[in-house]
Amino acid sequence: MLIFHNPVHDKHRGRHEMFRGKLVPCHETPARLEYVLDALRQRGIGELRAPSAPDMDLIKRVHTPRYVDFLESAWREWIALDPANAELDVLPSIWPVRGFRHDVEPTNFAARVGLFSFDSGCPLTSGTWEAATAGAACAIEAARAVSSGAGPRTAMALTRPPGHHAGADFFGGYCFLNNAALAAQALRDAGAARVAILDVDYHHGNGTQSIFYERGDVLTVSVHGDPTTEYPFFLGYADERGQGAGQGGNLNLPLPAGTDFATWTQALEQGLAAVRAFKADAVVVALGVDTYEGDPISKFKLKSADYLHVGRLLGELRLPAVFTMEGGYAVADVGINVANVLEGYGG
Ligand code: SP5
Ligand code: ZN
Repeated sequence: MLIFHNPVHDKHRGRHEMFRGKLVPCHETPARLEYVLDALRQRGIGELRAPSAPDMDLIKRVHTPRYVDFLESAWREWIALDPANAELDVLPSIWPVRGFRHDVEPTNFAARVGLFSFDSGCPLTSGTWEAATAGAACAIEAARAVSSGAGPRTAMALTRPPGHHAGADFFGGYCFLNNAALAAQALRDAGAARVAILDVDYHHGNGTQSIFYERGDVLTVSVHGDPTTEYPFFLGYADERGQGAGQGGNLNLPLPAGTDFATWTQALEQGLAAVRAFKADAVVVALGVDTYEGDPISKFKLKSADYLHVGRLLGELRLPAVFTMEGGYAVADVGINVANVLEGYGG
């Protein structure tokens, strides 16, 4: 298994997220990825690779060009407002909800931050662009690596910030560029006619779902905390089945907070059955380990040993596969949990 590791992930280093009227330290920290790297190295799992330059054309096909341009220039604009801003994160504070216009792009910076985001828990920092684009490069190269007939069948984009909450033109949920969606598009471009994305993060992969909602060539499946009580709340319900050419091409498997591994596994099996029925040529696994019992912001009950079994079940698909790194905030246990999935998966 090739592991494309983002060498500049730590340039994205948010200070605070908004929670109940206060700015609290970010859950999504650089240490998360270092624990994964350590665990993979210690256990001799995978071969590490560094990515080369990101394919900006591909990124601008999955995301809108105006959103990508905004992300690229956002930090410069922020410090141009006031040099003292260099010590602060950008956090959105105003959003164009129902009835407001989305077609005009105000010149005001705060307005544009709101136009291109959906929550106040996702700080944009000095190195966000560099880290997110290098992560996107990891995802794209992982997809290309498993697409060459002679190459490996499995690769991982070991990166942060994560991606699955980012839509075509918005950031949020700690995510800026949708690495799983980029990997899926890269697999399509490299010749896979049908690609499935299986998202096992605790939170619904709203960005991924919305990007492919009207497409028939990419199946999106997500097993997650029931959005009536769990973030991101406004998407991820079972009745969302896709639209137009994508009708039937989205499957949401929401589970109540408190769900244990036995029940979670049944939902995963349903998701795997959908991937098989779709006759996918390749799969992208959006791997979040915030389903862990020790996760500070999530409420499922998976134990570290359960992730070996998760890996085995995923491996039974026997498809070319790309893993992307999504959530998981019990920082010191993220490494063992991710390593367990990959060990269980094999290949
Ligand atoms: C990729 C991913 O897993 N994103 C998750 C984003 C969740 N954002 C909302 C988190 C709110 C948690 N606040 C709890 C703070 C208590 N210290
Ligand atoms: Zn999550």
